[in-house]
Parts: sequence; C-alpha cells; structure tokens
Amino acid sequence: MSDVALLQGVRAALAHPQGHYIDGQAVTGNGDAFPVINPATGQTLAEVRAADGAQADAAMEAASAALAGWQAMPTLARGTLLLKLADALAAHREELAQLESLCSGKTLMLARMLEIEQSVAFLRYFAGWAGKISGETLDVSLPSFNGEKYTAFTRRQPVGVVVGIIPWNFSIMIAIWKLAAALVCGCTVVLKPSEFTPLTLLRVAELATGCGIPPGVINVVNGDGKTLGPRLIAHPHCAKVSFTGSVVTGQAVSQAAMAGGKRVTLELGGKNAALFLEDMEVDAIVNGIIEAGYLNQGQICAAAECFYLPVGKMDPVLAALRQRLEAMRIGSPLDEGTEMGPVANRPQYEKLLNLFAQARQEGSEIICGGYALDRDGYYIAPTAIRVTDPQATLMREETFGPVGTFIAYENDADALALINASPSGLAASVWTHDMAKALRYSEQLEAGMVWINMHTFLDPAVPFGGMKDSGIGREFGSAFIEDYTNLKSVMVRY
Ligand code: TXE
Repeated sequence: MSDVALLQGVRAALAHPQGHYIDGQAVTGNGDAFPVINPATGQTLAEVRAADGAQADAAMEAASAALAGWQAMPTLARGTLLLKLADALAAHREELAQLESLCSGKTLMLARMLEIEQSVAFLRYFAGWAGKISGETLDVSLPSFNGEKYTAFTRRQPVGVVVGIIPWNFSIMIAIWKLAAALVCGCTVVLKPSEFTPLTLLRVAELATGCGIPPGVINVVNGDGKTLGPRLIAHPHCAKVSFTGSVVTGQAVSQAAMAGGKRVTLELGGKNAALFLEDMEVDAIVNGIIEAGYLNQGQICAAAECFYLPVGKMDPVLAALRQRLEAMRIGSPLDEGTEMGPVANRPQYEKLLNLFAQARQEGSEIICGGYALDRDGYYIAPTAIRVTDPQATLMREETFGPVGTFIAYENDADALALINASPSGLAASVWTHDMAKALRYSEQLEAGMVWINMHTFLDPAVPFGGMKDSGIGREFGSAFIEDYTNLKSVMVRY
C-alpha cells in the first residue's frame, strides 16, 4: 500500500504561512512564526504566525460585535446554518481529513470517520436543538391580598462569547462539540486550537463563512496556549470558557476563569479503567482491550489505560493480545491500510519513552512494545505492561499513548475499590455477560461515563464529562444547555 495523493486544497493550505480567522476573514499573524510538524516524518509541514495580544483582542471584539445579530436571527435559521456547515464538512471530507491526518498523525481512515463524519453527526444533532431550548412556567405561592395574581417563568439566554480551548487529539471534532453547542444557544465563539494542530479549524471557519454564518460568529486564533489562552480568558467579553485538555492546564484555566467570574466547563483526561469480569472469554477480552485502549494510538481522553483482569485470565489474555498488537500494521497515516500511525507530537513521544523507562525501573513487566520504532517520526510500538503494584506510576499517570497497563485481581470488589481510589473519573467500562452485575457496577463506578461491554463510543445524545479531577460540566445531550445559557427568572404580578 502507499499514501493517498494529497488534494490540491491540502497542498495549497500548506504552501503559505497560516494565521487566524477573525471576523469572517483569514488574517496573517503579527506574532512569532512557529512550525507545524508532521509527526509521521518529524519534518516541518507548514508555518503559522501566532496572534499577538491585539489580534486576540480583535477576535474577542468581533465575537462580541456579532452577538446581537446572531441572537436576533430566528432560531430555526441558526439551526439551518449549522446544517449547512455539516453539509460543507461532508463535502470537504477528504481535504479536511488529509490535512488533519498530516498534522496529527491520525490515520486517514480515522480522520474521515471521527473528525469529519462524527463532526457532521454532532452538528446535525445540535442543529436539531434550534427552537427547542426553552424555559418553563412556574406556579407562584405568594399570598394574594387584594385579588392580585402572580405568575413566573424562566427563559434560557445565551451566555455570550465562549472561548473554546481545543487539544490536539481531535482538533476538528472537539471544536465542533463546543462550537455547535454555543451557536445553537445563541453564543458566538473564539476557538484556540492546539499549537500542534492549528490548520484545520481555519478551514472549518472559512467554510462556515461560505455557508452564510455571519462574520465574527466563529473566530479562530492560533498561538502559544500559555500566553494566548489566559489573554482570551481574561478578556472582558469572555463569558464562558470551554476547555478540553490535560488536568494540570485545566486547573490553571479554571482558576483564571473563576478569578474573572467566568463560567467554565472542563473536560479533562485521567486514567480510565476497563474491568473485565470472570465470565468473559479470552477473545472477547482481547477485542475489548483493543477497542478500549489502542484506537488513535490511545490518544483519546476517554480511552482505557488500566485494564483489570481476573487473575486466572491474565496470562492467556496477554499472550493473545501480544500477538494482535505485534501484528498491527504501523505506518504512514496517509496509507489507507495503516492501523496505527505515530503519536501526535514530540512531547507526547518523549513522555511515553520516559514512562517506559520508569516502568522498567519499577520492575513492571513489558509484555510487548515499550520502545520507539527505528524510523523517522514519532512512532511508538503498541505496548502492554503488566504491573503488580497498584501504586505503580503507570496506574496513576495518564500515558495518552498506545499503552495498556494490566493488573490482576482476585475478586472484583477489590478491583472496584482500586478503580474508585483513582483521583480521576472521566470514563470506565465493565465487561460481562451478567447484565444485572454490570448494571450494579454502573452505579458504583465513579466515572462520568460508564460503558457496559463497549468503550470509547460517544454519541451526541448522551451527556459526556468527568467526575472528580476529570472535569466540570457536561457536553452533549440536553446537558450542554445548562452550560451555554443563563437561566433567567421572570416574576409577574397582574
Ligand atoms: O495539553 P494541554 P498538552 C493530556 C495528555 C497529554 C497531556 C499534555 O495526557 O499528554 O495532556 O498535552 C492550551 N491557558 N491531554 O500539553 O496543555 C493549549 O494551547 C489556556 C488530554 O497538549 O492541556 C491547547 O490548546 N490554555 C486531553 C490546550 O490548552 C492553555 C487532550 C490543551 O493543552 C494554557 C490533550 C493556559 N495556561 C492532552 N496552556 C483530553 N482530555 O482529551 C495550554 N493551553
């Protein structure tokens, strides 16, 4: 197999320095240039000139100026524009998928399926909320002395300008979650992509303008998170921050937002667990592990990292898993036959190599992988590591890589206690044929999302977000409405 041919639009996007998208226009950055590195080669793909402070402010001003017009538009018209954007993404599926694959190392197949097709599905779902976001009428119990009557109602009003801070693992899809939720509620957005994947959202914003979404409703500014992020959050027009990323950065974002009295939603990673019960067969366990832990090189916030196996199943499962992982087709993300590409960037690559060194030092058993491939780019062999100590580093530190950590348990109550001892709680899964048991575990597992006999699947209708250190607030379902609107109460005497 070989790489697909790059489309002309992709080559054009890489050919000249990129900047930002502010008030309906592509603009060059006034700040320093930084490279976009192709993780499959380690070579520079393109250049972006960062936004300076004035450009960050201009994006916030544009989003604020666009609010009144966007809110005045009939709700169904706003929904129709989101549907048009969904159609535009579908029509530019290949171009966006290629560009994203080049920047992030995500396989082209996954970029098509998740970055584009899932984004289209999420946009259509959120568009369907247009005209359905409403308050309620309330009975009032105030006494009436002279025949006067009272009633009250609530309305949901858009919070205003939303700053969306986006990570590098799904730079289109995660941005669409935030953008679509904000826009359907009547908010406008300023999106800040990760510095590792700054290109595709510029194209999405341009497509949005082409669909008729007014200038200023969607703005994209690129640059260093540590300077640009706080500047956007502190801006007086920022009403809400929606952040997806690491726990440490999320905590800084939360403090900055709270200090300015802004709302904040945090979707942070963690150390998600998959618990396989005694009645599961070896093959089913291995399939489950691959689904839960290795998709997109493990770079999915909800992916499982710790696998709890019954003690008697551990050896046969690891033997079969090793065969499957060693047979995986690792290669260029642009080759349609590739099952696993590189990890997305150098810090991620180095972080994984350091974690492997630490695991060896602690005496954990490397079943397979645990090394970088001898080739250009940031390729890490799919890895399985057996630990015996629940305090091992790999039981606590998020690897965010193609790395499963395996620990045996004697009885599943002990496993549950260990899982719940984790400070994070984004997602967990339980695998068994005993549905009554699974439902009991779904109550007891301390995670915002619990899957039964599945893992990592997200659906726009199902709320998503973390417990404990893994976040604040929920995306999707109807839960997003709470986060993007203010609930106003109106009382009336008549
Ligand atoms: O994340 P950061 P990084 C985890 C994963 C990974 C680790 C580090 O374990 O190895 O995080 O990745 C912006 N104010 N996840 O360093 O720092 C930054 O520019 C405002 C899990 O890339 O969280 C980027 O746009 N913004 C995760 C975004 O925050 C700031 C997905 C995320 O960067 C900022 C990605 C600041 N002070 C990584 N500093 C998940 N939950 O899906 C940085 N940023």
